[in-house]
Amino acid sequence: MQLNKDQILSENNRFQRSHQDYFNFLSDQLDNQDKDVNGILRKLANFQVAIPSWALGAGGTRFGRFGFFGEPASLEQKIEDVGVLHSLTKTAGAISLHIPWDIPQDYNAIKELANANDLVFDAVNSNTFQDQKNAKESYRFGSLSNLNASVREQAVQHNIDVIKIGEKLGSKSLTVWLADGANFAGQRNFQSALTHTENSLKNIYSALPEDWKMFIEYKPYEPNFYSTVIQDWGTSFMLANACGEKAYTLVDLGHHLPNTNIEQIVSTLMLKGKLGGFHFNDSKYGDDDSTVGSVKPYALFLIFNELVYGMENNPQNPDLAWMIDASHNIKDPLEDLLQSLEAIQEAYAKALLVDQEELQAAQSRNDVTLCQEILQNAYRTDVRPLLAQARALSGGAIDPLKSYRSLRIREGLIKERGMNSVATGL
Ligand code: RM4
Ligand code: MN
Ligand code: MN
Repeated sequence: MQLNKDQILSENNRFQRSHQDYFNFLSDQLDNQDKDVNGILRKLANFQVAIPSWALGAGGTRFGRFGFFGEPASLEQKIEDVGVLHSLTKTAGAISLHIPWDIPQDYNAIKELANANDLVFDAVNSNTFQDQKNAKESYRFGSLSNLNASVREQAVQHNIDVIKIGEKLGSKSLTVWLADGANFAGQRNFQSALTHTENSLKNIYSALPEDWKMFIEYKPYEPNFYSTVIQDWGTSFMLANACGEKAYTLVDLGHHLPNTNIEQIVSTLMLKGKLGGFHFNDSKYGDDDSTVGSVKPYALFLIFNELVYGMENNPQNPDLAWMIDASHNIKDPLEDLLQSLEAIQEAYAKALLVDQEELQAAQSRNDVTLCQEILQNAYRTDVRPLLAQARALSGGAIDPLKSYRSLRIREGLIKERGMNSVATGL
């Protein structure tokens, strides 16, 4: 299924008048505050977030999985789904593949299809948290950290194979997330686990093409519930430094213990030029896979405030790889992703409204009340008309979710794919 421009234009006609009223009102207000509305619109239009290939089907939990009708049953169909998201929002211009869940069969055809949907291939993700069919070794007791050298070699080789797949698609980065750790106290020697992991990562790093980056994720628990080898940003940072300049830390919002100050982590990493990628989701407890911005929108705004500060003030930090990492169990995955994309853009737009100079001046006077006011004034601005305007200017939908429903996209997908199609992934 591919949406055409006319479908979106005729949808937009329905919303045009009221959108224009809201937009004019907001843009006058922002003009009066000396904000560069066109500059903000340009930044919003340029902000592209990758969609992971495993987020397009319904996710599961260890208690079960409720499939969602019309799920994409092949990589081709997943690309088409991301194409739909991108046509509506113009902010989802990339797909991130998980190997081996989504190994392309015909590379040229896959690249052509992505191209026809105006998509590029973002980071490729390796998987050493599940045993693969016919694999010689098992990851039951770890992969890159395993005590057994031949398990480590298999895991390293898998990552190198993933890089090769990514090269054929035009990806420029590898994301490594390790499930390695221990379920029970005393199960593993922490130091040997970390040492093996560092050496294995260095082996992967040495196979990285010149113009590639390697992103190292961290996560405090799950699937191991006593310890995780790369448990926090500090461990990831240390490993990235040990590997070299093409290795970076990746922050996944769901990979923190409750109340962790993620904005401060972001800020520290950007200052050190070591924040490479970012996975969006939201959570109440842990890696909950909730829709971005649905539980802690103010925290998301504070994080974006640091990201914007870093993007403007830290040339030592490269452009970031943005991705949504969520896979929900009960919602229509495409609707969930539309809501997430909206929340990301909303937090970004609000952060762009923060007057950094005024904030700095208030900070230097230790005017704590004003510092808070500056942030909260930006946060309390309803920026949704800016998002809609940026989308409409790029040929996207004024109201993606409403149009998704009125164009009966899910119904169309069910017609094409049937009620019982199953997506690979979680
Ligand atoms: C992990 C991590 C990785 C993702 C897998 C599916 O918790 O967030 O980024 O590849 O889940
Ligand atoms: Mn992640
Ligand atoms: Mn995760």
